[in-house]
Order: sequence, then C-alpha cells, then structure tokens
Amino acid sequence: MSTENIITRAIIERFSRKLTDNLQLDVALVGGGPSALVAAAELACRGYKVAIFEKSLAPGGGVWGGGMLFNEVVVQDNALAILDDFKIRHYPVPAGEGYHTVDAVEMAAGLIFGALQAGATVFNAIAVEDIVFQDGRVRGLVINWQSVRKLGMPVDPLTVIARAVVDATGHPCEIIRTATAKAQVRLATETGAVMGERPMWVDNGEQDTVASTAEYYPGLYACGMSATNVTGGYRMGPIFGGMLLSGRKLAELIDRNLRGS
Ligand code: 48H
Repeated sequence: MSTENIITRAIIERFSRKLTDNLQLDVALVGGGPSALVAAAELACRGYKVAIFEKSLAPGGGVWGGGMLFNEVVVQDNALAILDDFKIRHYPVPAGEGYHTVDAVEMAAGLIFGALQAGATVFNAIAVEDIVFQDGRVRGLVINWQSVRKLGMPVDPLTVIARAVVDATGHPCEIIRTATAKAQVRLATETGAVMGERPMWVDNGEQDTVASTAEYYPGLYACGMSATNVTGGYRMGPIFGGMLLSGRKLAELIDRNLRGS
C-alpha cells in the first residue's frame, strides 16, 4: 500500500472507531468551554464514558481571548485547587486579596489536555443541532459538522445517545433553548423558562454560576455561563473561578444521579 493510502486509511479507521465507541455515552457535553472541560475530566476520572461535542476547531471556549484579547484571565483562591489538578500555573495579583492571573493559552490548553488524559473524548468541529427527546426525557444529541451548518447544506444529521446531556454552550444556552422551543419542556426555574442573563456584577455572577449548575429537565443539565443564563444570573467578565467550580459541581451532581439511576 502506498504511504498516502496508509495515512488515509489509518485516519479513517481510527476516527470511525472513536465515533462508534461514543454513540452510547454516560455523559454528552455540548460545548468545550472551561466548565465542560473540568466536568469531563472529573467524570472520566470517575469511570464514566464522556464526550464533548464542540462546534469550533479548538475547544476552550471563551478562555483563549482572556479579557478583551489581553490573553490573561483571573481566578480566585477557592478554585486554585482545580488549576493545580490540571498543572496550570497561576500568579497572585500583587494587592489582590485572593485573586490570581493565569495565562489564557495555558489554561485553555491545560484544560483540554487534562480532559483528554483523564479519558474523555473531544469531537471538535461538530455542532449539536437538536436533542433526542423521548418519553418526557432528554436522551441524546443530534450532531452535524459545523461546516455543513455554516454552508447551509441540506445534510441530515446523526445521533448520539446519553444518560445525561449537558448544555455547556455558554451565553447562548442553545440546547436548553432548543428543549424549550421544540419539545416545549418546562424547566426547573422560577418561571419554567430561560430567564436570561443579567448585566455585569462580578461577585454575584460568580456565585450564580455555581448555584445554578443543575439538572433543569430530566436528562438535561446546564453548567457555566449557560446555567447563569437559564436562571437569570449576572455576568462576571474574564474571571473563571466560577466556571471551574461549576464544572466540578456538575460532575458531582451527575455522578450522584447516575449512581442512583
Ligand atoms: C457544539 C457549541 C454549540 C453547539 C456553542 O462559553 P464557553 O467558554 O463556556 P463556559 O460556560 O464554560 O465558560 C464561559 C466563559 O468562557 C465566559 O464566556 C465568561 C466567563 N463570560 C463572562 C462574561 O461576562 O461575558 O464555551 C462554550 C462552547 C464554545 O466553545 C462554543 O463554540 C460551544 O460551546 N458551542 N458546541 N454545538 N450547538 N454552541
């Protein structure tokens, strides 16, 4: 066989195996931002079959750009243990009362590498365009190439089944919105609907994100900025402790629920 064919065959066979191995998951996360990456690493460490579907070429979500493209982010004391688990370095802010800076590229790369090394699978350039919904429960994801969606090509999608589906799409909370719009589900929020993100208030926003990390409908969870948006929490700008802690809380919650089911 020619070298050209060996390379091509290796990629096709290996990718096909990776995809078929992940058609039936314990946890399917939509979006590969910081909250999802922490949750995926933690759940994979606990022995669950976990995959992230990320529509961009690079997972990492809003981390890469830091604050206004200054590629540094801030993390608080109470989330440093998570950075340490991923071997991501942090530097105290001189007069910072518990705040630390982290190189945004190191954080994004470190979280991605950590999730993969823990055993999670990441599918990049694949978008989630719908949910599988049966018998009053969210049961999986409808996936397609992001490039197909961008070009508006009339190409039917494929599906992945999961015991838990996580909306980790950040600000748009796309999957929760799909569930409310297409399956007309009533969410476990004050109004039963998406309440919408509020303006900037860092301290409240950070707490909101963790507090609102929850299961909003049977089989459907939200974490990170998506959870904030669902419950009407405040935004917080380029500080990421809440996102990391949200990922950890999500993993604990799903672990508890899946063990009980
Ligand atoms: C596949 C999708 C789809 C889809 C979107 O926004 P993220 O970084 O996620 P979080 O919530 O972990 O982190 C939020 C943080 O980055 C942030 O925005 C902060 C702190 N903002 C504060 C403020 O005041 O603005 O990542 C979400 C990921 C992205 O990579 C998207 O490409 C991806 O989800 N995504 N992937 N299918 N339908 N929709």
